[in-house]
Amino acid sequence: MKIAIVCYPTFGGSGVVATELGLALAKRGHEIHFVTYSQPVRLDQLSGNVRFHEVHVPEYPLFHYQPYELALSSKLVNVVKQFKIELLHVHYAIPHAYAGYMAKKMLAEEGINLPMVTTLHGTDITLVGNHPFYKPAVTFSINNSDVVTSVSESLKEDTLKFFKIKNEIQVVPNFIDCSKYDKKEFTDCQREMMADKKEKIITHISNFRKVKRIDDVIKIFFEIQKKIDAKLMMVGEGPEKEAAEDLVDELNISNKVMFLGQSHEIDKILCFSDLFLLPSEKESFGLSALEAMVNGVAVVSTNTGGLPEVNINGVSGYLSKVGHVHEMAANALKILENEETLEKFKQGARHVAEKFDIKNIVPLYEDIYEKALQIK
Ligand code: GMT
Repeated sequence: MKIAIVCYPTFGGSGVVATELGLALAKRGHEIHFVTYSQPVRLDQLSGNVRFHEVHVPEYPLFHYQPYELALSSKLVNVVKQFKIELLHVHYAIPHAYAGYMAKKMLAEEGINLPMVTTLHGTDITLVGNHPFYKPAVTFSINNSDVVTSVSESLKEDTLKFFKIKNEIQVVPNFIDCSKYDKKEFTDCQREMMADKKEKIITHISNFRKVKRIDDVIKIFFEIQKKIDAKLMMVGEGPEKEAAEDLVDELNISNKVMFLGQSHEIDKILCFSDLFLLPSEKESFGLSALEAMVNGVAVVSTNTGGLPEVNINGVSGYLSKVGHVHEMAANALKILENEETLEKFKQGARHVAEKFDIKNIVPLYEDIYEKALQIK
């Protein structure tokens, strides 16, 4: 199949999922065209059947806001015609499904049928999409997609609760390529750069937005380090980072917390981690937790949104209500204080992650595409 994929090219989970999906589909013989405003961060394998088309929005002083949706829909029309694209898969309703619908309509004028699959990722529904300003546009985009998928059962329920949806929503969970993590290529001396042998390594990875409750990560770690030797790796950049650094100073634990920024060595960091903390306010899926789990890292998280579908309580880690910092710290200690228990959770995490292996999920998208192609 010749498929155009539209996504956000940044470090966010939706962009990562879209890119990994495109690369996996290309490996299975499909021709994939990414259409977005810059090359997706994880897209490092451009080849004959993986292409990237940049959406350029010319600066024009008359416009207070430059019209990205217009540029995207026009670019889609051109790419579809030039490369004879058969299907469009947009990740994130705003503004991608909206722009995709316009492209579809413009192509229909020329007698070209372009089925559109829209995947909902969470923030488009629970945070941005539900904003009263965006609600009509999101509802319209979902109802006018040929197929709609969501990354968890919980997100499907939220979408049906918040919007008047006429379309069926199919749940296709996010995925991970387990085979990539089968052999550990990292040496112990690389671990020593992060922590002493006796110290446990605890990690948090996110875009440091309010919804991630970064201060809870620090507070949970503060309690943990009172009881056991440990280091905290804070990976990522975002608006809450400065406040987190201030809190670390205030609590006098700066010698135990490393802010590593937007690291390209996430696999290495996770490979040496013992525990992953994700105390988010909202999380439609929690891809970062899954990335930790595939590396055999236990997860202590909240029970919000799709997290209970990914982090299985008592098996891959523990779940708590949002803001229950003391309980999350106690759960972390329950896992970390005993080597046998820690090993059991590490194995449990890897085992649960295997359920989300790419080889189980990509064929689900292929089935959806086949069916979408029948829609006229
Ligand atoms: O919240 C983020 O870190 C970014 C956001 C995005 O739009 O990329 O992530 C959303 O999509 C991810 C991939 O499907 C999910 O794993 C995240 O849980 C979801 N974030 C929220 O729901 C807050």
